[in-house]
Amino acid sequence: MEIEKIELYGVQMPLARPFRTSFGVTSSRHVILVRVIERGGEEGWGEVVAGEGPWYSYETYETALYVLDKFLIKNVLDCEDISKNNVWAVMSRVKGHNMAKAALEMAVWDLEARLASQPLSRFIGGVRSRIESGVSIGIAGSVSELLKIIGTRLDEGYLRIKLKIEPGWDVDVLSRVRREYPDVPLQVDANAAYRLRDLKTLLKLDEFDLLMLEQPFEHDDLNGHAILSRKLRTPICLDESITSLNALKTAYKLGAVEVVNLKPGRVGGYTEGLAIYRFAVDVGLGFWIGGMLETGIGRGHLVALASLPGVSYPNDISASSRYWKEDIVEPLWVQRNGYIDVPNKSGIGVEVKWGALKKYLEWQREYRKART
Ligand code: SMG
Ligand code: MG
Repeated sequence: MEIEKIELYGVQMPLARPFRTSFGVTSSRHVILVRVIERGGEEGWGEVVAGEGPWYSYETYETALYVLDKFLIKNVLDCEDISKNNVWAVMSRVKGHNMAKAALEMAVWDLEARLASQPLSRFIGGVRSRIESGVSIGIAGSVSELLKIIGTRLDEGYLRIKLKIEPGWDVDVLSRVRREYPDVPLQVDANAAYRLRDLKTLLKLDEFDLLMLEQPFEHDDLNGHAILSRKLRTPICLDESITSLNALKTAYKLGAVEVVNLKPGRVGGYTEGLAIYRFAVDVGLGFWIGGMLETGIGRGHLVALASLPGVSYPNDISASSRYWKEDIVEPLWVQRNGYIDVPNKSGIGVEVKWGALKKYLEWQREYRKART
């Protein structure tokens, strides 16, 4: 197919409540939405998940805008016959910048699923009619505040709780959480806040019957993760480290990973994401879908991926209301009894609610195919 036009929408959306991780507080998200339109008028949507600063990874929404504007959009518009099968290769001259690439790549996959009148979930081999919904809870002001938030999230129905940890907010906090909630499915995420010298503290995490410990060390410290994994019973989950299929293969070979948190934005979209999925399932690694505080657009892509049969843990995919006062899609994403329904409509299965989007819109740009 030929893409006729690509539109970018820059929105700034305040989160329903600030989200604190080991690398900082997020109160408001700058999101770039990508809309691709083909000659016949059908559209597809993607979302840049990069943060406000280079803290989760080196990308930010502004570096993504630069790379989209200067390179990626032109690559895609210039291609006479773009499809889900070649869009990744068409962008491959650009090194890295996976979050910029993913927004465009995933919009093309959405468009192709819509042209095939298929839900994206089925288009990529998903089989579930509903996905398991977990919730990620940031570092709180106090332990009693955290215990209250956990209680609320459990009352809402979430199937498992993920807590953010950092040095000083770990062992003591977890022992109080476990005293209050002994049986709740629980896991923790350090966002690379520890070093191998913290080994003694990390080994204490085995006391808390955690589903997994996510990304304790720096993204490139596969050796450190391998050493820890040999000593810790709690499975090691990698997030930031898994930027490609090659990175996963290396981590697996070293014994640095037991569970994969797949975020399509981090790996450049579906092409690489599905390759990572197939490898993880083939070698028997645990697998689930992570989140980057997406709007309802990005969440649609996450739901599609979470419907794959090999997903073996609850996902960081929560209801619209967990993130936003007003999400920008309809219908909203709703969690019921711990599950979110996989849409039957074609593509990501939700539409942009233009009235809501306009409230948060800061700028927009459009790019058209050059005609000779
Ligand atoms: O989308 O529910 C969500 C957030 C899940 O904790 C979450 N994401 O490292 O896994 C992670 C973090 C990264 C985002 S922090 C702004
Ligand atoms: Mg993480």
